[in-house]
Amino acid sequence: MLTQEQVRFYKDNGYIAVSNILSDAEVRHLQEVTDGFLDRSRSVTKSDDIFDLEEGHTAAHPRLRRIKRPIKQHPAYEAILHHPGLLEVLQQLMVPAIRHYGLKLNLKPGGGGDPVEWHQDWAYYPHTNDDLCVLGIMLDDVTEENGPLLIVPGSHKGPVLDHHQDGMFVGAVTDPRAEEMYPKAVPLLGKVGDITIHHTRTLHGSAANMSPGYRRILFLTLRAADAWPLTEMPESLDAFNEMMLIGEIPASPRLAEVEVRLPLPRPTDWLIRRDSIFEKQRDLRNSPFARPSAKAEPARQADAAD
Ligand SMILES: O=C(O)CCC(=O)C(=O)O
Repeated sequence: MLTQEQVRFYKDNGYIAVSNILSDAEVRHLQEVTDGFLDRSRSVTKSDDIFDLEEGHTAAHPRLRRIKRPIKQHPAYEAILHHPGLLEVLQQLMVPAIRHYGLKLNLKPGGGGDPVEWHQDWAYYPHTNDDLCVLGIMLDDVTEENGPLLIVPGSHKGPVLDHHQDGMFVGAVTDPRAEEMYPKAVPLLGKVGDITIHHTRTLHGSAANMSPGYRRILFLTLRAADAWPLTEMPESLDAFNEMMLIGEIPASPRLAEVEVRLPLPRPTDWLIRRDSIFEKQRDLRNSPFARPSAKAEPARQADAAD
């Protein structure tokens, strides 16, 4: 359970960091499963349906940056979506009825693992209301050096920023209004097993991993059960309802007055890129991460109340 103060912090800032929700054994299991995939990636030489590899990947020095569609790859990833402790926290921050929108597992190898360009998740998948968030589970300690998630506090209440370049959706902020927001970002640091949650409209990104080791974070994407996608509806209502995690299936979508940027014209090879944020963002010119940025203060780390 979160305290009222923690809930207020999330509502005001658009993010929160929480410890002590997952047990050591639960986190160790996720780490071991992920270690197994990292090991398997040694036998692969180019990105495929499971592995998204960085340049320089070899069997001796695997540079695995993402495991694609974790739900399909191992039951441990699917199972974590149903974790009662996580769902309780999410219900406090969102609404009683929650559906998922999939999982992402970014591994960010050491020695310069790719940055994730600044973006708002909402730009990728606008819904009928913006009661959506992303919950990250740290599978390694996250430090200043290894490419922590950088979050701009309060940005979820600001504008929906432009993510288009030359008329195409590039999955990264191109909006000049963001320039003054980047220096306000805070890094979400923490220990293995800590979780972070950020609102779908919160501006975030992460720099290259300059430590020697991996920085692995498993991300769960959640949405209010009555938030219906404006872009990609699952192939059937049954498939949509199979994504329910807790609460009642609502009779109809809830419409909220939220800013939306559509359409999202995409490159012709979008389907090939669809499971890798790194590929989706690769057309961006002028990455802010290519130049030195102001160092930010570590974010407040809050414990979950009993
Ligand atoms: O891995 C990260 O640092 C950020 C991930 C993220 O924002 C995403 O995959 O949408």
